[in-house]
Amino acid sequence: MKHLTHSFVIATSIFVTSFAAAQTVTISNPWVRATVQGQKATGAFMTVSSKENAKLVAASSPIASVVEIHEMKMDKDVMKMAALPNGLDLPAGKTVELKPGGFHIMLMDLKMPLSKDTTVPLTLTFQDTSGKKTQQVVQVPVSTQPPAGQSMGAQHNTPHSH
Ligand SMILES: [Cu+2]
Repeated sequence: MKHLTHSFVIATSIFVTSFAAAQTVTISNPWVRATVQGQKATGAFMTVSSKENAKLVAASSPIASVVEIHEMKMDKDVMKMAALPNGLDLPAGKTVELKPGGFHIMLMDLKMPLSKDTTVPLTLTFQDTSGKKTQQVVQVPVSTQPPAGQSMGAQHNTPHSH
């Protein structure tokens, strides 16, 4: 695992902590799709918002040899995905969703299967408009589906009845 030079990065390594106020970029509802034995690639998803204009320029994880920031989109009725050559734009104050069928972090050449209910460390590198880079480590839960609260309206306390 990559050595982190700034201690504050380590302090925020537990995802969605109260230390988040000290940093520009907030990550919520991270998850990575579980894999089966022999599967070599999967996607990680999350909601990202930045107080200032920034970019997600790189990602890495000890469990994958190659990690890329991908976009999935329709091209003549065919779903295609490709790495974003300049990273993912995070406009100030805007919420950017990485979700199945859209932006995602692609974990490739997996070194082990990812089983449900474990977590995977993911180091995200952000770059501000001056070119300064900061890293944030997120402990991403492995799941077979998006976490509750992923979609916008789900945060309301709606009474649930059958
Ligand atoms: Cu992809």
